[in-house]
Parts: sequence; C-alpha cells; structure tokens
Amino acid sequence: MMSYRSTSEEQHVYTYVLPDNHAPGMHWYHAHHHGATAFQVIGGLAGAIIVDPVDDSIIPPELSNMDEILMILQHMKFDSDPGNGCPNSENFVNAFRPYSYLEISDEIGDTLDVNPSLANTSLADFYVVNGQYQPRIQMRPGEKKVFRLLHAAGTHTLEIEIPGCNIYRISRDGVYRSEPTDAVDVIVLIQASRADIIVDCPRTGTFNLKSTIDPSRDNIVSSNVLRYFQDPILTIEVSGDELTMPLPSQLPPLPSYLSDLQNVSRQDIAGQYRVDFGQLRGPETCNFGINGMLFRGPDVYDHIMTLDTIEEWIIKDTGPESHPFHLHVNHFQVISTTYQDDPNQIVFEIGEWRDTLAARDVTTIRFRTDTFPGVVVLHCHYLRHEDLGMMQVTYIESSHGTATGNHGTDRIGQEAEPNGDGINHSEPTDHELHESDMNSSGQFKSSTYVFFTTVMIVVLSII
Ligand SMILES: [Cu+2]
Repeated sequence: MMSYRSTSEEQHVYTYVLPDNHAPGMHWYHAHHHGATAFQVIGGLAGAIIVDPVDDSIIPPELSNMDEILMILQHMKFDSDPGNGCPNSENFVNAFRPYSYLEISDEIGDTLDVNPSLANTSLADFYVVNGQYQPRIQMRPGEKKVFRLLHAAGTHTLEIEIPGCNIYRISRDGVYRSEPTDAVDVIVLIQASRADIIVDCPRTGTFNLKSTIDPSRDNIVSSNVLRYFQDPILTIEVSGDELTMPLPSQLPPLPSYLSDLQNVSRQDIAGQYRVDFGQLRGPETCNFGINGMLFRGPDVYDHIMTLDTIEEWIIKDTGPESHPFHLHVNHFQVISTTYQDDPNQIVFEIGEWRDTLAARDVTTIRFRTDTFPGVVVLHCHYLRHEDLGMMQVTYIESSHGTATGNHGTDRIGQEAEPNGDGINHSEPTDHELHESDMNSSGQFKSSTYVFFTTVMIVVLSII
C-alpha cells in the first residue's frame, strides 16, 4: 500500500515497478482515508489497474482474439439509509446519510450553477458502469467478448446475471483460473471483488446484465441488507451475422508466487493468524471490530510475518452478516471452509486465489509473502464497517526483527495456538466485550470525515 495526501491544486505522479513475473490481471485503487473511505468511494474515487503480461504469448489466441470491455461498477448513493446495527447508539455513524449535490457543492465552495437534473434526488441510489447509467453495448450473435467486471464499491453485493447469454468465468480478483468454467448462471461480486468473464449471446435481441436477488441464494449471499437489485445495469444489443468463436481450453499459467498451497506440509507453514469478525455491542456504542478490537492505528501491528514464507490464516465470521474480508498486497488461496450452504461454490471456490472473501463460518486461507516486505492492511470491505474500525495492520519483515511498529501485546492479535497437528482448526475463543475495549482505540475518530472541501485528503491504496 502506498499513501499520499494531496491538496486539490497539487499533482502527484505515482511510479510503480512491478516484478516481471507479476500475474496479468485486473486490480484497482480507491480512496482509503480511515473514517471517510465509504463516503469517498461512494463519491467515485476509484479506478481500475490492468496488469498486462510481459510476454503476450502466454495469452491463448482464443482469448486474445476476443474484444475486452472494462466495466467498472460503481455504486452512487445519495439518499438516506437507516444503516444497520445500533442506530440509537451515541457513537452510531451513518456513513450514508443524505448528501445532496447541492450540499457537496456548498462544501467545495463551488460557484458554478448546479445542474437542476443532478439536484433531482429521485434517482439517488443506483449503479453505473464506467460512470454511465444503464449504458448499451453491441455484440453479434455467437460473438464472445471478455467483460472485465470490477465491483469498485464498498456497500452491497451484486449477483450478476445475463439471461439469454452464456457466462464463463476465467478469473477472480485479478487471477486467472487454470481453465474457463462451464457456463454459469450468476457471478456473485462481493464488495471489491473482480471477475473476468467471457460472454456470448447466441441469438439476436436485447439482453440485460442485471443484479438480482434470487431467493435460492438466500443462504449464500448474506442478508438482504447487503444485496442489490438493478435491472438493467447494462444492456447488450445483439444483431448482425452470427459468429463462431471457440473458448480457450486453458488460461495463462500462474507465476511461482501463486503456486498451489493446498498440499504443503505443516512444517512449511511459517506463520498463523486468526481474523475474527464481530460486532462490538455496548450500552453506548455499536461498532464493528476484528478480534474484539477496533482499529488501533497504522503503527500497531497485530501480526508479524517473514518475507518469502507461507502463512495460514483462519477467517471467522459467525454473525448474521458476511463481512467481506479483504487483504492487501498478497492474494490468498482458499484452502477449506466449514461453511456448508454453498455446495456449488458460487461465492468462492476451494483452491481459487482471491484478495476478497465473503467470510462465513470458519474459512482457512494460505498465501506466500512474496517480494514485498512492509505494512499489510486487512479490513472488512463493507467500507462503513472499515470506517467504524473493522481494520488491522500487519507487517512482513524482510528478516526476523525488522518491524519498527508496535506489535500488539495484549490478548488481541495473538497468534493461534497450535494443537496436535500444528494448526489450530478450532474456533477462536469468543472475546468478552467491555466498554473499555471499545474506547481503547485512540486512533478511531468517527468525526474524521473528509468532504470535498478545498483541501481534499486522498489516501490511495493499491490493493
Ligand atoms: Cu464488515
């Protein structure tokens, strides 16, 4: 992650050097100022980063022959939202309270007339594609195109369907599968998730890419609070002569740092950690924390890792919501889960590489701390939760003993205790929550909202 704060009058050039073996795929960046992340991302401060391969020949010809369409799905939300959790609590913060365009205009001291159509709040909660509301694209019957879907949001979960067309999944979160899936009915895009899909529509006509709320998925897509309906998000107009285009039989190979970790031996796992999502409830507060704590600031490392080793983490979420666990820097492989309600592995697959996971029950992940030493952030990507404190900082040392921050020293942040097989697969102990816990985070300031004022503070995070 890199951070930079700039005023509206400044420019700053970012230079990134990617290793030659970086996996090709789609990533993204967004504002990440703690306390204002949800508001800024809903305000549109996000974008896509496409990493192309150094050697184009690793892209199979069937795939390189297809047109690609980048589709950045962003949630525009300017109406009121009662929020969820504990709205009567003193510390309750509604990141989604109404912000009219007029209000934002006042905040930035804008002297231009506000477009009356923009001040119309009748359309105040909707998704756009690349900034356009319900755009239309053209395809020919049988033509295959690659849709690169980026869910650049921190609010709801999308359940993308295109009735009448075929969808084949070829990558998730910027990492290719080994081969395309068979045709699937739905792509579940949790907050921050990406999916490259091949789409073809066999017949002429008009077909909608939409987000549905299918009751058959009630058990696997969290609660209705986070689900989203919009029909259409985008319309596909299919006309002209029919095309025949083959699917690729295999996809670009993964680099060595994404080698399969499902069968590594126990002694090759260098570090273990446990991430327990939960809501902290007390008489005067209602916030969302990890391991019973709110975010403690950028200099408190809750877990220390060593470069070029294998980590195994256990992600636990037994509450009614499915918090989208998001890890910066390194993709992780899903190893196992106790979650039984998604036998078709629609939301995530065992063995696939992700950087965002719909946490349910107890799920084990592994990753290799390759190339990058330094600070690694993890957080819930329901960004209102992150703003309320559901975030932690960990650290990768280039060698033992180089971290300069404060390793968490209390019961929070402790590593899982190994049991007989060397790995703790048991459920973490529930934390007893006290008001003192909730107030112990001196870093969390719910009032730290950054508006579109003359000095805009933007913290960009490559994730
Ligand atoms: Cu959350």
